[in-house]
Amino acid sequence: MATAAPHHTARAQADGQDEAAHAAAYEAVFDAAVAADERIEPRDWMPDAYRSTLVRQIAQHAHSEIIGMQPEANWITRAPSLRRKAILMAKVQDEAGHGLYLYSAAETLGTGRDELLDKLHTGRQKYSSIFNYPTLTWADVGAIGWLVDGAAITNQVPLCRCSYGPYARAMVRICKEESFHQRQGYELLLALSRGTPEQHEMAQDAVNRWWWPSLMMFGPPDDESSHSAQSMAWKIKRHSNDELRQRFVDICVPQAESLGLTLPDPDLVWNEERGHHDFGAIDWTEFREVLKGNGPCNEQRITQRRRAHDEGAWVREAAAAYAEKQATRAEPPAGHTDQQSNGTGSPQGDEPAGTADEHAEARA
Ligand code: BYC
Repeated sequence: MATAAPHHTARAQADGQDEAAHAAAYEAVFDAAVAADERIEPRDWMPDAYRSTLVRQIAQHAHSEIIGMQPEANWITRAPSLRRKAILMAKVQDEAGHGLYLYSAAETLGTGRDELLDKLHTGRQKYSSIFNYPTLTWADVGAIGWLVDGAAITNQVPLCRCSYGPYARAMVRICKEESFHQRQGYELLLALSRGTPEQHEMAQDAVNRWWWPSLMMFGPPDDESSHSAQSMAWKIKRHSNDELRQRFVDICVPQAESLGLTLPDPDLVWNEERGHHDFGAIDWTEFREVLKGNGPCNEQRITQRRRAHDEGAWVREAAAAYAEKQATRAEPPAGHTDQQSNGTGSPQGDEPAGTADEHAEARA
């Protein structure tokens, strides 16, 4: 947890100095806290660029969670058994929950959910490239769980140690749930791989299509990653894109063997000297095209997201009206103090309209 005390002590010491000295003192305290692996909390001073970097990354992450519901939800109605359907529904619901935690983490930095969603809907903020690929067969649900969630875990476990407290804490819970997601995907693929020749082929085809896009999830190569150096200095990111990509490849190779499936890369080979697997060249042109909006499903995903938002407007309005009604009911009669009304000094039911609005958005 945070060790905010040194911030506050130094903050007090900084009082009384002129503005430039204040800024320098605050910055020094912030730098020392990061260097000491302390958590930065919402009320602590932080550089504007640290705040905006976090909002950018957390928003992109939150958007990925809710857009990520689409390719999998595509298979809920066609899951091959009640058990598989129940598992898939639980997983898709988890993704909505992850979006909620992350939008809340972004809100602690002073950026509201409406603003973030507007940026997503107007293409001013990104979501993960991976969700612009189609889910063509049932085996894709397994490949997403094994590879996409596996890549997400590899990327996100280090984020549990991110220097910004609310993001790090959200990641702890998300990673636990992602772990379940990854296992369900692995188990689903294993069942297909050990099934009929057609089922095995379907599993192999899904892995062939999802392998390379999964490697792209880690972002551009280190020498093209514009944010990595600063984000690592601030301990938002703990490892570079290429380090995590390599870790993921090394994890997947033995798992693919156990699954009886082949990773679609003829250059994938163990390198004794490096102690890692070498792997083939990633098609970064494809990655850049997907980021530009030219992936197979970019248009479909954002259109569906905007539609869900518009169709959910009545839910948000109803929730806001309900919250307002509750707040009015809880208002104390004239002449009464807050303390008289509920004994706590805080009127019951006084939930800000925005909060109800957010719940409605998540359901939408
Ligand atoms: N897709 O300087 P870089 C999940 C952008 S999975 C799209 O390396 P950074 C889930 C990047 O934003 C996925 N854009 O950036 C799983 C930047 O553009 P801007 C969500 C990408 O931030 C299953 C530019 O390229 N996970 O949650 O240092 C079911 C330069 O990149 C991608 C997260 O978001 C990409 N793959 O590092 C449901 C994890 N890669 O912003 C859901 C948190 C890069 O300057 N995020 N870009 O316009 C991170 O760890 C980091 O943001 C990244 C990129 C490693 C992704």
